[in-house]
Amino acid sequence: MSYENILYTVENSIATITLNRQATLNAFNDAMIAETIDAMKQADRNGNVRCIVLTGAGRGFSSGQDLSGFQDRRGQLSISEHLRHGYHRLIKLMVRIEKPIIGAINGIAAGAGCGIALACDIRIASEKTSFMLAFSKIGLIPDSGVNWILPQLIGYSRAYQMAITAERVPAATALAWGMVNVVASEIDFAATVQQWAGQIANGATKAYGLTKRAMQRSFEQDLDEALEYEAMLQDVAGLTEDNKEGVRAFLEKRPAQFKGK
Ligand code: LHQ
Repeated sequence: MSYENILYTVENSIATITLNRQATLNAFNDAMIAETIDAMKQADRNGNVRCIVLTGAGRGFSSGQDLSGFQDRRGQLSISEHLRHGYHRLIKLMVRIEKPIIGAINGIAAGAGCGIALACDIRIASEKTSFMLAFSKIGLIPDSGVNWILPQLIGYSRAYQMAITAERVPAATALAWGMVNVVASEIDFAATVQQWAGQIANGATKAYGLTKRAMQRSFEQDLDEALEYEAMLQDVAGLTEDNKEGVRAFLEKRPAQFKGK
């Protein structure tokens, strides 16, 4: 698939997907959703990729659903069909990919753009970043997984507050509330993203992927099931080359050289 609405690069084991519809602050049209899904699949399949970065071009991360033209299609397509066909596929894929996904949230993340940001495993924000559940401003409820993930991250009351006020939550508040892992100054943002991505891409990729699976699955498990599941996955991690290398490096008092295998 050739891309017209996103950019896709792979460098130093890091796949970077850049949402690129700057005139709309990277609002999602159907093509941009399809291209992002395709790029995520490429990054997943590529054995050399050990970390995925999702970011936006220009001053926004994403303003959510492209509202221009959407009203005209309401007769042909229900909102739920549109969600199932697009955002749901993207979000489920992001959660399923057993590689760390960093959301490099360079600017506003609104509506479904906020949902996609929250589907990343780690979020790095710039001081200019803000998060906004814009949905209620147009008389809708949050979608794109926001109702599921946001209360887990920041608690019900704050999530509900964000939903009904549609206020812009600035980066510093997002950090205090646990929506982002780190906030960098605008000038340090790109370097901070590269530093995190580089470090993660040199890590024990299989273990990182299995950890993601265990933690995601734990949301639907009781303690007994979670203990069993992590024990089973630990057997898998224990068979990796990186596990052998990690133990060897510890005993030899040197940094481990992980291969992601
Ligand atoms: C846009 C958009 C946009 C088109 C800015 N579309 N052009 C799922 C399924 C089905 C139905 C509906 O929804 C969903 C999920 C959703 O995502 S619902 C929520 C949709 N998003 C919004 O309601 C956010 C709308 N945008 C805004 O409120 C503001 O633009 C924000 C707060 C994001 C940014 O404000 P500013 O920094 O002041 O920028 P701006 O408003 O001047 O926007 C810049 C340009 O981008 C402007 O175009 P123009 O030609 O005037 O320069 C906007 O019209 C355009 N744009 N968001 N979603």
